[in-house]
Amino acid sequence: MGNGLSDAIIGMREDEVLQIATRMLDGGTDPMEIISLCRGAMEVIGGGFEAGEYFLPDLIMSGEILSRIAEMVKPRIGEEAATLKLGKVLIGTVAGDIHDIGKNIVVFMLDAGGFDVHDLGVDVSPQAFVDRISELEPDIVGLSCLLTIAYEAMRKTVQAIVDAGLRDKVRIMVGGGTVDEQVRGYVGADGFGADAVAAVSLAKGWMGR
Ligand code: B12
Repeated sequence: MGNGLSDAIIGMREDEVLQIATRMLDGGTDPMEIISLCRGAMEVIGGGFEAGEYFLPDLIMSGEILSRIAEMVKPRIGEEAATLKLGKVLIGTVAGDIHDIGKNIVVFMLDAGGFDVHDLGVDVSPQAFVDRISELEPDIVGLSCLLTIAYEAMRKTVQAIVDAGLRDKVRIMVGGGTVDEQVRGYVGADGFGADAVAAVSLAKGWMGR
């Protein structure tokens, strides 16, 4: 059934995608397996976009399909979640970038993993991060970014946190698309997570769990 789900996502057959995902969840498939299949399918679509086989409306369509699956999967992960709050996380997609599918997965995985998560949404300015950090006093700040050109916004966000005198009060994690260890170093963050599971382990590690 897994391949059926990937094929339906790649084929942009939304109704079929939702039917297969529902059947998989009802049949006891691990929600994480569904997320992993989505990620694989999005990689195929991304590759097709680069090769000129898919176009922008296809990206928008696939984004919507993935958000629908995320909505469907979230309560199932939540069911297994502990109610204990391990720490506060403030997260957002940096300025100039509106990709949020991956960030949303990270949000619900952290939430399900026992964190109190506050999501600033997309295209978040460095100042908006700083303002919210002052109000909320989170333990961890997560920056998501899928566009290479937005690495600079990530770096400026970290710098704004430094300038506001808040850098030693938070741990900063980065992720999304092609972000890697080298980008983490460039922007001055404390940790990089390749996926939502890595984000949760990083956060738990920082909170001494
Ligand atoms: C869907 C999509 C869109 C949708 C976004 C819908 C939405 N609501 O997010 C739309 C159509 C809007 C879009 C627009 C654009 N896109 Co686009 N898009 C994609 C696509 C196909 C999939 C991204 C995705 O959702 N992946 C699935 C998720 C689950 O993966 P993920 O985001 O990496 O997240 C995981 C991890 O990275 C990690 N993670 C994510 N965030 C965080 C944060 C933290 C703190 C941590 C620890 C971990 C973490 O955990 C997640 C879950 O495991 C990618 C191609 C690809 N293969 O990635 C292109 C891609 C990212 N887009 C691209 C481009 C160029 C654009 C546009 C500029 C196109 C244009 N010409 O206008 C615009 C940019 C608009 C803007 N200002 O942001 C390029 C970027 C190239 C680059 N290197 O800069 C890509 C790579 C396509 C390509 N191959 O060219 N896009």
